[in-house]
Order: sequence, then C-alpha cells, then structure tokens
Amino acid sequence: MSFLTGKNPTLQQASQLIRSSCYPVLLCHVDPDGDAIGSLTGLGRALHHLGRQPVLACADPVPSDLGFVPGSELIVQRVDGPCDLVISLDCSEWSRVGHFPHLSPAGDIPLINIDHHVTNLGFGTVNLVDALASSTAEIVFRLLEAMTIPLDKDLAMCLLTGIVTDTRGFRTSNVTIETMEVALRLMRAGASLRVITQQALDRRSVSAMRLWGAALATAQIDERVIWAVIPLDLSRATGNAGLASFLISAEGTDAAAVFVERERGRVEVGLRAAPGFDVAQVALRFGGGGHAMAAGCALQGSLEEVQEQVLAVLQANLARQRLTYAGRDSQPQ
Ligand SMILES: [Mn+2]
Repeated sequence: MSFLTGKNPTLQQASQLIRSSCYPVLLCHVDPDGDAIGSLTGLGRALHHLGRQPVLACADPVPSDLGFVPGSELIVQRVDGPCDLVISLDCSEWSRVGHFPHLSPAGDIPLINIDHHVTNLGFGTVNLVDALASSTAEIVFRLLEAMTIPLDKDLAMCLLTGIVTDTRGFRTSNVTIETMEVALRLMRAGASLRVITQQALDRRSVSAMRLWGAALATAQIDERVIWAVIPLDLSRATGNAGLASFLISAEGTDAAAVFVERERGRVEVGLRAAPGFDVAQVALRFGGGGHAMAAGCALQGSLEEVQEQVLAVLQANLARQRLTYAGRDSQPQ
C-alpha cells in the first residue's frame, strides 16, 4: 500500500508550495516516456484549474506516439519567463531534466521532486517520492486528490497514460489494488483505456520493427542473461523503445540488457529483470538508476568494452541475488 494516503505531511507541503506559487515551471526527463509526458500534462492541467499558467517543459521533443496525450502540444523545450516554483516529474536525479541550469535546485527557487524511482536522490525542497508507486502519474493523482482538484476527461487521460505505459498495461509487479483503483477512477472520469493502449503500447513504427529485427539477430544468452546490441548506424535511425522488455520475455532468463551505441563513444545500457530480481543496483553502480525490474545507465567506451564490463557485473550480481534468495523461504518467481 502506498504511503501517500490520508494526511501525509509531504503531500501537504507540496500542496502548500503549489498554492503559494504564481509562476510554476514543470519539467520531465529527457527522452520522455508516457509517464513523463502524462505526469507533466496532467499536473499542468490541474494547475490550470487552480488559475495558474504553468510552463510545461522537456529538453527533448514529445515522441510522435505520445502526441495523442491532451496538452502535449503545449510542451516547450526552453524556459525563459519568470519562475517561482519548479516541479520535476519522473526524474531520479536533477541531471535527468537535461539542460535547465537556471532552475537548478542549487539556486533559490523551491523544487518539488515527484518520482517513483527507487534510486531517487531526494534533490528537492520537498520530495514526493514513493518507490512503491506504479508510476509518477499515480503519485500526481494522490497529490491532486489531497488538494481536492477535480478530474476532467483530459486530465484523467494524461494520468492514465502514465500508469498504463509505465506498467506496460498493468503487467509489472508494482501494480497493486490501489493502482487499479486509481485507474478505475480515471476511467470513470472519462479516460479511454482503449485509446491509450492502442496508441502508446500496441503501435510502433516499421523502422523500429526493422531495428528490432537487426538487434534480435545479435541476441545472446549466457548464465540466464540475454543481451543484444544496437550499433551506431542503427541507433541513429530510430528509437528502440521496448526492446529490453521484449528480451526479458525469453524463457530461462533472469535479466536482459540492450547496449545502444551513441555518438562520441557513449553506450546506453537498458536493463530488465525477471520478477524477483533487481537490476537497479547494477545500473546505480555504473552511475545510472531506475527500478528493480527496469533500469538503465550510460558508459563511455566501445560497444565491446561496455558489454564486457556490464555483463560481468550483472552476472556476478545476479549470482549473489540467487544465493540470497536460496537462503529465504521462497525462491524468486
Ligand atoms: Mn515512471
């Protein structure tokens, strides 16, 4: 059960900061996903209901498959105007917002950090962080509930997009009865589960499919870890959303990794774990972060070097996790 219920003092502090602000700026992370865009637009719409004109910003453009989210067309990539409150959404650390140095928590402007990553660094003036929540959108829902801001159809659509995409359609292990109750209330307010599922989960570009095909041909399995690589010439062409989540569906695997080569010797690593295993600690070790079952990091080096380095740590870490579980009553499942 989420701790964000009833008269939680952190919710009250966040609510007071919001009510006393005149020029709120809302930020989500670079390379935004459905939870980032849904939380950003949902909270933005709620602040409109309070009579504010919040600025919604993201360092990267909204991906085309999230263009259906109401209010996503209002998201800007630069912030120039006045600001007396910053709210970061779905960011485990400040650097995840990308490039907004003048809004940094090191400055004078108060910051509300709303997030559900277990690796969140608590960089805000107020930290509304619940690692048990299914999504940042679910935490935004709790906040709006505490502030008694009414839902409308568009607001409900934004928040349900965050929940549905981050749980891949209510399939992750952090989906609780409370999550389903929130989803139910959002649907009652008019959100269409059908539209969200179809637009954000069940459609992908043909170029992404071709990339998957090429990447899947590189897949290897060793010691219950499956991994695939995407070299620079392919990664330039299209995003790879969802590939790591697909790989972890392979039988006989406890973890999956996708190595994506980027410009200037940078390699991004997407990690997924089977239920009962945790890849966040491995991501954290390499300066990244995330959730137990879905995490990521980025390293400098060649594809081969990074693969070798990360796979060695991942396999050793998983071996330790299996030993720990063997000492408990139940095995991971
Ligand atoms: Mn999220």
